[in-house]
Amino acid sequence: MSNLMTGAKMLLECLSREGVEVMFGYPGGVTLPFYDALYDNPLRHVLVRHEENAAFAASGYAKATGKIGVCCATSGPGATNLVTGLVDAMMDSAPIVALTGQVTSSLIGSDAFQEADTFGITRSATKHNYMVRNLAELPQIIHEAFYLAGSGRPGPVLVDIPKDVFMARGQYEPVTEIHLPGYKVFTEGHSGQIRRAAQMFWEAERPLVYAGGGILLGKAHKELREFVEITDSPAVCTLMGLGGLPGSHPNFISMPGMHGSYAANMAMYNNDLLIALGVRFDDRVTGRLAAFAPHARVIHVDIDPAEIGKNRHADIPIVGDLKRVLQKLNRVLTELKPEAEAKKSDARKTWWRQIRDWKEEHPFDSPRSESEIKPQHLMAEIDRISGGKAIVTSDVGQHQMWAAQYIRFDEPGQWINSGGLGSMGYGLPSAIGAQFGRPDKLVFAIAGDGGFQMSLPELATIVSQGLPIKIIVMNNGYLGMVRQWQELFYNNRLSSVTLDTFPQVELLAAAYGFKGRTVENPSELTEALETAVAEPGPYLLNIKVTPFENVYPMVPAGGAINEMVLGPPQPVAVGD
Ligand SMILES: Cc1ncc(C[n+]2csc(CCOP(=O)(O)OP(=O)(O)O)c2C)c(N)n1
Repeated sequence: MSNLMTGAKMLLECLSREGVEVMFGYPGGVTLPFYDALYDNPLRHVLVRHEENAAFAASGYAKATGKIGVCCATSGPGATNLVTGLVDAMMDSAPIVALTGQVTSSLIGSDAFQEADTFGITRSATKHNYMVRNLAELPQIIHEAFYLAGSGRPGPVLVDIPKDVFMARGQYEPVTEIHLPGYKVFTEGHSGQIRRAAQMFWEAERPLVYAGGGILLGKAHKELREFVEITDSPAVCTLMGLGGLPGSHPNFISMPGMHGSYAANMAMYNNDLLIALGVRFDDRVTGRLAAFAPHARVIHVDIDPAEIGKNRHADIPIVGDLKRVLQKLNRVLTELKPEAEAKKSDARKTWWRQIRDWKEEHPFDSPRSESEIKPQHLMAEIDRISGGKAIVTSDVGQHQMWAAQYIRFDEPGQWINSGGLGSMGYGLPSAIGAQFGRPDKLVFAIAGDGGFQMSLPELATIVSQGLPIKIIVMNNGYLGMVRQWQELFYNNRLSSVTLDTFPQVELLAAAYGFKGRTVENPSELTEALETAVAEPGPYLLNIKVTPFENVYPMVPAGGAINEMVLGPPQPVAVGD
């Protein structure tokens, strides 16, 4: 009977077979048997300082590497603390597996100490969730969880494991097959539809590629680039799709949407064919749906059939894996190109000229001041230092939008933010996951002074794990994005948005044993950022920026995408 193993060890065996090298978690009573088994197991467990951050770190790891992130929490409060991270992963289709401990099976339903209905609570927060009822089903469930998290449209999968299952002993039977009758993943895409899409493409005069997070999740960036180069199409990448096409690629316009560029939004409004790739026509992108891209026919490719036609009718719907579909589409486009290309070439040249004019008319300008650091200046400096190569994680708010506008990303997995849920507190823990996944990369974690204070306990994790993350707090003294809306839409009645207390970062960082510095003078900014980057360990920069700067362009909520406010109201000249 020597080859019997505990559930805890069996779980570790499954994780090892799934190739898991690192997980993020926080222990507790019911997970004690699991943590005991971890004690002498090679799997690296990173002790975060709050379970929400375990999920965010797993998501950062997943986004930076394209692998599945793993997090773990105990029952009751541990599991409920994970929930925001699960919803976040759900909204951004981040592949994570969450493991939670549950009270002993015989106590379930008795209001036992630290009992919560994790299965019920996380049902709508996950792509799928499981409650393990006995040890025999544990391996099958764990491997299914990984399969579900990473396949099709990725997402979070939770496995709730009662303490007695961790402790029970049984024979480990390797799982050789995943058989999920109700779960179908359509990968190939319909050949007829793909051919029709290619024909429709060559008939268009003003085509535009609208690429989203699906390009990154589907690892289809090479194919996207080929598409754009075969067809010489202009392309926009959404907040979640940045890096899908290199930020420095000549066909890349920039990000569209509420804070997208003038050129990207005008192109979204005026095109006659939208090639929508791994996008969901999110309201932050489309603005008022009824007025969105009114002249466009739509080719929509997505692996999730539920996305197609959800917000916008697709003239050519293609359900499939973006990589596979684009490979086929590129072949047909190339085949048709010799005959088709010339037909609309004048119109396409005019379209390109128009887009270049829009770009020149209203670029993201990069205001500088002698006396104050402008947020745009900060982001432009980070962009210069990164040169399109660094990983940048961001929190939520104005700094997130400026970072997306000003920092270039040349590859997938470099821009990591909470796009769908918009969870403050995401920036720092996701940087932890990203740096674990990509130890070779320079990682900037950018946060506002609000969001930073939501995730501040993770400074301890950063130090104890020796992560050389460069933490940049864009400190405007306010919950900046909410202040902006109060200014613009609520008569500047600034209600509960002032952050008048902020720790001295020199002391704060020193208290954790690393370096921090406050920078207020624009003339010091470059040197301060370069010093932080040169430091072998972590560095905390508190950059005090102009407090009342607003993010522009802005499509006001409910506005049409071409109705952008381009800047603050100009003072009216008073005549006589
Ligand atoms: C958990 C959470 N609570 C509240 C919000 C609403 N919210 C969106 S942006 C924002 C302000 C963020 O302020 P800060 O972190 O200082 O960043 P800034 O906008 O100033 O760059 C708030 C409160 C949110 N997105 N997430």
